[in-house]
Amino acid sequence: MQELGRLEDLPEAYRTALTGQNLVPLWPSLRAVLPPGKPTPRTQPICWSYEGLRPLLLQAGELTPIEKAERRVLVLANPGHGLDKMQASATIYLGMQLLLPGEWAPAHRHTPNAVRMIVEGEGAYTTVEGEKCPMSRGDLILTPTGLWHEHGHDGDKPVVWLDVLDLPLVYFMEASYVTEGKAQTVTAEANDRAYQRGGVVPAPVFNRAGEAFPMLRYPWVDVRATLVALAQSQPDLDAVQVAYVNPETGADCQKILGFSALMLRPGERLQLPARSCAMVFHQIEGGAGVSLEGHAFSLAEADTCCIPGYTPVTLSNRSKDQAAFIFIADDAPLQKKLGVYEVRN
Ligand code: 1HN
Repeated sequence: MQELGRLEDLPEAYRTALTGQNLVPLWPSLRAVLPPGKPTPRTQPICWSYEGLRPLLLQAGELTPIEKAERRVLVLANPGHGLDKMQASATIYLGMQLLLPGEWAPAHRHTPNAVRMIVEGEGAYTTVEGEKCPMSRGDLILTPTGLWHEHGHDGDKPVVWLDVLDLPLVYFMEASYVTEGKAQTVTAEANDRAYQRGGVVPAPVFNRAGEAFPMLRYPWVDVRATLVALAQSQPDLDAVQVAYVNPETGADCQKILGFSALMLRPGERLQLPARSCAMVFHQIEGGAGVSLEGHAFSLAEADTCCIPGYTPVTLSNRSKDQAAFIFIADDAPLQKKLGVYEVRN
């Protein structure tokens, strides 16, 4: 590839004249913005151990009352982007949130989309647009763009969950803002029971509202049972994986980030091809190895790691007799909509 002219090759006076008119020559930076063959990611492969962060999160509970935090979160920040940028990848934000018994995180709504993957504890709930969604370990709860949401806790032990948002992207677009609100009136229980059997959806004689987000809570008991059934009934499957989708349309459950759950059968080793999307792996149950060029992570329960796009990765179940279950988030839905999604075999 032809080497291009550098900034230093240009006369000082010329550079000053350009700067004076807010002009910049492209050629000194062209190779940086269009690197040959594959992007140069800022996103580093990083792992956050739950054992390491949990005591610090609980300490935040002592140091900062909920009223002074609104959301008591330790952000899982990727040093490749700079810790102050609060990015796990270019588009994905990750945070571990703590809610103590009796606490309440007030209602608001905002433009970024969020999901919560519950990590530990019982008795907490998120109310989304009046729908009360109880939290249990492994449950996925959506709080999509524009929907009111607040968190409460009627239990007696700390509750922790992983927040996954498309905040870095929405912030980059200068489209991120919040509206504060009053406590919501609970108008319904979580709607997941109405969608408990795939292929059957509520269809009253009256027109359905055509809700963009008909299902806000995906209980882990059901997702896990589906994975186990899939593994049993289709032993030849390359990957025992299910996607979290809108049960009415079959499309990804949110527009920007995609979510799935993967079961690694006992002793299984699964090679994933390089895909253009960045990925997050969060261990729901069991233990898995995550290896990619130059890095190897060993995930224990509740650990979380991220890897940049365009990277082949091998996942392996460390147990020979127990299944391992992993929650995966990626930005494939966004990349597909934009036409930049690739799989490289
Ligand atoms: C948010 O609304 C929550 O509602 C958690 O629990 C984390 C991080 C950035 C922006 C909004 C929540 C968030 C957030």
